Order: sequence, then structure tokens, then C-alpha cells
Amino acid sequence: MDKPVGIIMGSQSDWQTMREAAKILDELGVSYETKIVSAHRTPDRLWDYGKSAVSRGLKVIIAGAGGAAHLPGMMASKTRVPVIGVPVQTKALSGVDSLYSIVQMPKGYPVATMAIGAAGAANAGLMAAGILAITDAALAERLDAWRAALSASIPEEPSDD
Ligand code: RP5
Repeated sequence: MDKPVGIIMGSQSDWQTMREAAKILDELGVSYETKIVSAHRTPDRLWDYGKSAVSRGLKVIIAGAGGAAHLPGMMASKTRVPVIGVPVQTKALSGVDSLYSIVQMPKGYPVATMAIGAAGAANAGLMAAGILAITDAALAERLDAWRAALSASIPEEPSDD
């Protein structure tokens, strides 16, 4: 069966952040592929990935990049498969550069942009699962259970420990 989610990132150095999306998909039993696809360093790889995304059965693409983060937007321009963008935190500008690069897409080629860093990557996994759950009742049940468990883990009162 085709893997429905593609997790792509601009560099090996992004994997530490992007693995948070992968962890969530593992927890929810969603299969995915992972690839390094750089808008700047491997533009031909980006082109081929976007061109073949629909025919390869991808339903959602999670794209993470940092700095001048063109990967999510370029991927959105190349395929109608929904792209969820993750701004990777950077040393120079703390990821605000990544966020602005990803979020301000012109009309016509949307990127669903998450928060900067690990929380954004985890939420990208959850967002991808939510999209797939629209047509997958078993996944919808697992996602509901995941959300309920998170909610149940929150104490009503703070503790000193
Ligand atoms: C971006 O440049 C990547 O997405 C990464 O976040 C950043 C730095 O890449 P490396 O120099 O660590 O390979 O293209």
C-alpha cells in the first residue's frame, strides 16, 4: 500500500525537529516516508518529488525547513497535495526567519503553517492524521483516543514537585 504521508526536510540537520512529526505518526499507526529535499541544494529532487506526489499516492506532505525556508512553498507550487509547513528553529534568528518564509504565501498556493520547532512538527503529524482521518474511521478512533489521553494526563491542580 502507498504511504500516505511524506515528511520532507531541507537538511539532515532538520531531522531532529522533524522526527517529532514521525513519532506522532508512529503512535497513530500512520505510515510515511522521509526524504531530504532541499529547495536550494537539490532543486531537481524537489521538482521530481512534487511532480510525482499525486501519482505515488501521497495524501499529505509535511515539509520542514529553516532560514530562507522555501521548501514548503515551492512544494505547494508543484503539487496540489496539501502541504503542512514546519518552520525549523534557527540559531541566527530563532526560527522567525523560517516562519516568515513559510507563512506568507501568495494567494493560490497555500501552506498550512505550524508553530516554530518541535511543537510545530508534532502538530504537523497530528494535522496530517486529522486530514487522513476524514476518510479513515479506524484512524479517527485512534486519533480521538490519543487526544483523550492527552487531556486526561493534565492535572487539575499544580503540584510543587
Ligand atoms: C535549510 O538550511 C535547511 O532546512 C536547514 O534548516 C538550514 C541549515 O541547513 P544545514 O546547513 O544544517 O544543512 O535549507
